[in-house]
Amino acid sequence: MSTLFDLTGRTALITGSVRGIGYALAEGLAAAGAAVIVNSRQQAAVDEAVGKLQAKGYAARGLAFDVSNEAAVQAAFARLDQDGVEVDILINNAGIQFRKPMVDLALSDWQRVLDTNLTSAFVVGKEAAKRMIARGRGGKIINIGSLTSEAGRATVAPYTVAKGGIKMLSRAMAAEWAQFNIQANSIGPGYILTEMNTALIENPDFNAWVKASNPAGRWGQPEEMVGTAIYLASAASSYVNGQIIYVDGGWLSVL
Ligand code: GCO
Repeated sequence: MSTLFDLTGRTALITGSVRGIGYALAEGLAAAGAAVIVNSRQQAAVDEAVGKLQAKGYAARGLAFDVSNEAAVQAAFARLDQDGVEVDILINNAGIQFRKPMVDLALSDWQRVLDTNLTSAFVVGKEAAKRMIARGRGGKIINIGSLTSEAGRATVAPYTVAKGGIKMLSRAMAAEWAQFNIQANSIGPGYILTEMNTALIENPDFNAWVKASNPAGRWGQPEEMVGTAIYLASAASSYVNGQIIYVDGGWLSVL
């Protein structure tokens, strides 16, 4: 049996992993052998998600912190250092959505989305990479993008800009950290059935547009992101760096 996709002995931190794509990735990497660290701002939500994973026999622990607060991120990694926990795989998944036309958008709302969806990936990535480099064992960083890493949609400008930045942040990380055997890549989910998209799913016109706009003719499931994440988190992608893989039902590949 090939060990190419085996994550046994690795520890993975997935930010924003108490629900949706983040939780599916935490469960999927745990099933592939990783010990996973579940994160959200809310301790109660973290505890509940950790409990679900542990009930399935997976190695899981929680770490509640706000990815958009550098001091909180630094304190979280200091706690992992104290506990002797070494992050081999980081998935920067945490993100928010805020839908409003730019002419009506407050700078504070713009900044909040960029802080949470993009700057956090730099801050958390930096803390993880410093330790990966010091350990000399390499590492894996997976930044979660979006269809909006490639194309804009009206009323989601800050999210689009952040996700475009996520794609390029992976390339910047590759440029600086490939020499340390760190691979940094992005995953670009299509329209996925998650809580963040509830308003869109329940809108008949938007729902029909999504189904008509991708050749699969349907929304994706959070679990359909797992295979690509395991690939990018494993030895199977040891010479893949700075790439983005769209898991979108073929959306971006067809006219
Ligand atoms: C939106 C959605 C999208 C999806 C996803 C698409 O308002 O258009 O929230 O941003 O969440 O990012 O790839």
